[in-house]
Amino acid sequence: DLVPLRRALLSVSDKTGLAELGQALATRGVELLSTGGTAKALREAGLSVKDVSEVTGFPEMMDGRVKTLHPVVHGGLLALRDNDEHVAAMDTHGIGAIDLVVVNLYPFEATVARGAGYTEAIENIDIGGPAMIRSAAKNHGFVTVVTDVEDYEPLLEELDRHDGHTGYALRQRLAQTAYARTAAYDTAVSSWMAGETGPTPRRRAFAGTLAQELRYGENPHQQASFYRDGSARPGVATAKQHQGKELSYNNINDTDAAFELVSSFDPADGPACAIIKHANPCGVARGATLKEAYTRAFDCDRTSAFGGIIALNQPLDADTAAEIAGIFTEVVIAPGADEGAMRVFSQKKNLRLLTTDGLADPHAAGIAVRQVSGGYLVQDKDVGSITEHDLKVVTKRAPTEQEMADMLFAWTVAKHVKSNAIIYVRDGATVGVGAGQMSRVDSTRIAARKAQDMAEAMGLDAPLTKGSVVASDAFFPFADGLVTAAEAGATALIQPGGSMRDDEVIAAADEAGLAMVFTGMRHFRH
Ligand code: 93A
Repeated sequence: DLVPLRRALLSVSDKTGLAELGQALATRGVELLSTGGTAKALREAGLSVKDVSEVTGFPEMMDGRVKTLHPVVHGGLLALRDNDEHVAAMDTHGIGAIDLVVVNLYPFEATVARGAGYTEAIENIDIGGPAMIRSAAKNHGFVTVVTDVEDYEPLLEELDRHDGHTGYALRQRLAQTAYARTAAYDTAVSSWMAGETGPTPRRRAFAGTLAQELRYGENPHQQASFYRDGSARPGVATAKQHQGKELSYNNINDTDAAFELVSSFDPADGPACAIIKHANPCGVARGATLKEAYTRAFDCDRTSAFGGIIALNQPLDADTAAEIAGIFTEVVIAPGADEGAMRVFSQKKNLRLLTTDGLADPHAAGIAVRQVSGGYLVQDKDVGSITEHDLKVVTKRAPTEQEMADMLFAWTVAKHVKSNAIIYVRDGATVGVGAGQMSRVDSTRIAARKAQDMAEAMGLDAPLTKGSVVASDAFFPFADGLVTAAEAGATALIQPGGSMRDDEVIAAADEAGLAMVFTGMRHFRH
């Protein structure tokens, strides 16, 4: 997959590092082609360059709008070097292969950022540059495309390593970078234009495909749309809807949360169910059957589960469907549904049933984007996970096997709960969830109080938190949260550790006879 680099086309607005690159290429025997300003800069650096206009036989025209948009350029970029017909076409039409394109685009973003007027902004929309970038990137099997000054050095190193050739891995990486650049460029143009054309700001920043105009957003006075990003992964964006009304904005958001959560429970370990309200789980459980997983999840907080979103890690069966149909539910999502289940749900016209092609991969890398005024925060998706081996027992008492299993379950759930997150779990089912509080001790109290309420509603002698374990998504800053959990009947606790007062918290755990483990990893979710 090594390809010789003999002929390069350089056309850059930002001329940083250009002379050095041109020099380095010339030294390695590469022939240089260039557009007006770039050619001039290279000549001033004492290099010999051929003008693209000489190659195309056309002058640069229309204020430079047409410089490189010519078959002699694009044929030289797109021709498959190992295809006889392509090679014959090159011969017939006098097209020489171009092995390297170095392009950076008209500075559209900088132009609008400094408040330039409409006409100037329009003139700074580069057409020929992106066309060459896209041609070269498509043909990365043979052609190298460089769109970032930062990549000049790695390219030269590659040429030295391979005696004037480039390898496939580099060409492929550069092609990916190139398409990211043209995508971002067009997004910038479209965002700017949306600002000029008026009332569709929500369409500004999205390079995705419009999947659905939603009836409204989080609230009825907000307009909203749903975009797909083109990924084929199982999830709410690719699910098939079998029945029920159109999904709403909040439905989609909650269904996503439910499905992501339930997908972290491997079906090989048995059925699991998650019930979501307002993007937080109000019940998550395993069960011997899917129906049992559902009822156990439901029992965590029957009040909140009303009007909830249910996600299952196995195909929906008729038994489970009949149980779910007992109360009002907005959406059910599962990796399939059998005919019996479909029949049961067909009586429930409003219930939305979605099926997916498998579960989401909880370890699949991805990004999470959030908007702040004037920008975006972009981070890796939280795919951090731990196993029993990563845990450090910090108390005198070590957890029992059952406590350990429940703590790992609780920790998995905690990652999907808004901070401050506190999860009580007993026998593979949540029995109390405290979410989204500004103080950790409040989350601990709220979860315990809700468990108490459930016990009263179900006529139990003691709340289900008695004999439970607790997970905390971040460390306890003080011992008070742990003391509250112990008072609610928790016997073991899993948390990241790392507080200044860990010693106090550990001492309180020892005093209460709790087993405690540190994960060394936290799962904030805001
Ligand atoms: O106006 S264009 O869209 N038309 C073209 O055919 C074309 N070819 C290259 N802009 C075009 N370019 C751009 O010119 C490149 O992307 C680069 O940003 C710039 C380099 O021009 P010069 O070499 O004259 O400084």
